[in-house]
Amino acid sequence: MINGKMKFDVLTIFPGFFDSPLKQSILRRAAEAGLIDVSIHNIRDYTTDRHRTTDDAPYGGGAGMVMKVEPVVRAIESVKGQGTEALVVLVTPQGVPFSHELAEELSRRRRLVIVCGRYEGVDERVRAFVDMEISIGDYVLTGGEIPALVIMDAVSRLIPGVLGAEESPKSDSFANGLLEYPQYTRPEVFRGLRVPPVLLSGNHGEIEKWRRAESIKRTLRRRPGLIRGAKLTDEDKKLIKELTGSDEML
Ligand code: ABV
Repeated sequence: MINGKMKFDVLTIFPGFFDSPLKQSILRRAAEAGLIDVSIHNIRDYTTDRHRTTDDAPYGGGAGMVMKVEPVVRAIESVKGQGTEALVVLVTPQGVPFSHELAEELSRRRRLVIVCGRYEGVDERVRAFVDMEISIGDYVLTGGEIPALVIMDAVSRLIPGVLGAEESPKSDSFANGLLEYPQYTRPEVFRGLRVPPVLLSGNHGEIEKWRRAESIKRTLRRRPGLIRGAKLTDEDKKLIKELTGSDEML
């Protein structure tokens, strides 16, 4: 596989957070295959004071603690200097919304440095040393460690070779801008709940049509806002007109 490999460097005050998740399943296999390489760096190692202080009270007063600028910037500069050119990302609720599209853009990079802030915030001056800020959603977590894992997971699975041919990301929810169609596996009947007969028919044309229609119906019901950004065929548009009785969504 050419052009696959991705290096992730994570800067955190909780390095142990990453021990178990990165040892599981597809991410571990991707690392073993040399398709991704993850290094975790402890921001505390970049402090210079006797107490290895990473946070302090906010200027101007108020509750909580703020992550200090010197250790974070020293960590960023040290890690950047250790390898190839990197995009430096700060995870924060104030960042641009993470999306499948952004994951695809990031997957085309060779190296990402991900800075995990804490929930009270980081000194504003850190922002002068990062290339972009990303939020994984409108809720507040205790720190940027889980968002860093989310980003690494979503990006890694888009790197050629990380998923098997059977798990191709081409047909993902969101790859085409629509929600996924309903999936079934054996048995054919579970507690009276049947698998839709078309899926047992062996008629691959009909199966494709059914799945596309189910994707559209599910998206219209659950996430109507996605329809406008989806890649739709003329046949899709005809179905949406039938289902909604209008073409205002097209
Ligand atoms: C980063 N919450 S991203 C750091 N939704 C702390 C909290 C937090 C993030 C997000």
